[in-house]
Amino acid sequence: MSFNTMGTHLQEIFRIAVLPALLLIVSAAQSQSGKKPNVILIYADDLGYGDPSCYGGTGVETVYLDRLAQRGLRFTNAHTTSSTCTPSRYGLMTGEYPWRRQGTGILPGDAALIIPTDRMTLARVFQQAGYQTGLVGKWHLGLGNSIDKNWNEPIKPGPNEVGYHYSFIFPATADRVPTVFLENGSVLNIDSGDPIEVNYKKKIGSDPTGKEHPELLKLFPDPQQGHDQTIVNGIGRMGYMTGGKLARWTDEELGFTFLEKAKAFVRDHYRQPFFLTYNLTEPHAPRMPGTMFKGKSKLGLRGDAILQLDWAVGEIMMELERLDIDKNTIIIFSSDNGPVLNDGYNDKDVELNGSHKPAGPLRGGKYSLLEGGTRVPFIISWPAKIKPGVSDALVGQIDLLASFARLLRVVVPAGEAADSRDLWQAFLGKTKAGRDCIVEHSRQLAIVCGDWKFIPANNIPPYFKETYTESGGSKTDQLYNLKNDIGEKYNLAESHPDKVKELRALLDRERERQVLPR
Ligand code: NG6
Ligand code: CA
Repeated sequence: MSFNTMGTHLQEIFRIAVLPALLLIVSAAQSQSGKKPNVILIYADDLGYGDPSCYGGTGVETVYLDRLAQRGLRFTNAHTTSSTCTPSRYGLMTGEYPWRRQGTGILPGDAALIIPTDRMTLARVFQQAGYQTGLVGKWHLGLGNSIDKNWNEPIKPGPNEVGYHYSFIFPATADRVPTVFLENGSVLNIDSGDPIEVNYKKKIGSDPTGKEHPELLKLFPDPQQGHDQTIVNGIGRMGYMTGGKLARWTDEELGFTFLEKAKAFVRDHYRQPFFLTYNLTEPHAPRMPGTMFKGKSKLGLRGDAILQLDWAVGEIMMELERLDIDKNTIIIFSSDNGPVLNDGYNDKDVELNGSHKPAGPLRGGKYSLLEGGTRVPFIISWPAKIKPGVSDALVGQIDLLASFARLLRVVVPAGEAADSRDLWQAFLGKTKAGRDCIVEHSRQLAIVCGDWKFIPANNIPPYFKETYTESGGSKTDQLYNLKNDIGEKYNLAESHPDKVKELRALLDRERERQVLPR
């Protein structure tokens, strides 16, 4: 036998006998090292950095969020990509900054799905790792292939085509039609004798509108921002809808319905690893909490809605304890954008807000380029692995995709999730090092790198009158040192031209970075 053939024989023996044995040992070790953790992402709608009491909020006591923070890691410098809903959710799901793509702004209720069905998504990471994936709650990323869709038939593509095995959603936001639930792509309680039609361009059917019949707007008179179209349950909505009387939701039950569906998903899958995205509707306007929460806070309906949100978080925590899966379940709690008081419905929240600061020490809120727009509450709890504490690491929701891909050893194809960073060690609390920089977005872009924030000169009006929000708009460059000045009060652009130059270049580089073509 020549030396060469002996080598080949050895290789053969290794392939047939040794390798399978090694693989067996490795997989046995893996299964003993513990089951994959379940993951629940609880995502609030318009909850501000300063709203929860664990973030210093004084208006309502968020007992359960505080408990979650006490047993988990509370981040003080965590961000959504944008200061409004659709773009933030797009970033979270795809790991790509939304401003890189046309059509990722706030969507009407009849919009088509904006996530291409062949993209890597956060939910797909879990699917590929063998998880059961579910989505319950607000969606607002579009449904179907076009605006023209038949709401009386199953609608595809939607959440089930971008990574969720199960979905129970409402299409957009509570302030817009159609005011219906969809389970796995089909509207619930369809009645062939009363078909649903939706239109955002012109009035259809004979349902009264807020514009023609303001006397029927019992709950929120004098609506603004286009909330004077079809009236559903005494509330004016955006968009026109006819039919589907049986399918229309009851506003007071929204939070309860989603909670029940979320709990049911957990119960149905608690023996396998599962990933649940639980998108709350609170405290987005129109705020219509259930009877047990109405009047419970001193802040009016917004405060009541926050108490309802907090209760729902507690209910989920208790469900996990009942099933004895609380130790190995990761709960991540965050919000899609900063806070707003009056968002087009006159619900007295501005008058009743008192001294409560929904954005805490931050300036601005929803719609703004200031920190109040994109810096949000972010708590991660995993009793089995994460030590309780507070972290000031700079992290983005956009980073969850790459971080979970790393944890679960899922390969993200090159070019996908281009803006997502693996920050798993920061999410675990093992390091305070997060991102170097993050881009913030409303109508324009700003950038935060380390302690510094730069907002380039822009044409945005400095103040949005309708929502009482400081926007971050200014005709001159703005530079803030967030370490000393978290409230963005002292513009240092003139005195620090080199910093301005450096951050402008970093922002330009981000803006121009090549990503996957569509
Ligand atoms: C805005 C609406 C606002 C609200 C928001 C959606 C106007 C002027 N304002 O465009 O009323 O519906 O969209 O909020 O139309 S979000 O949290 O879903 O982004
Ligand atoms: Ca929102």
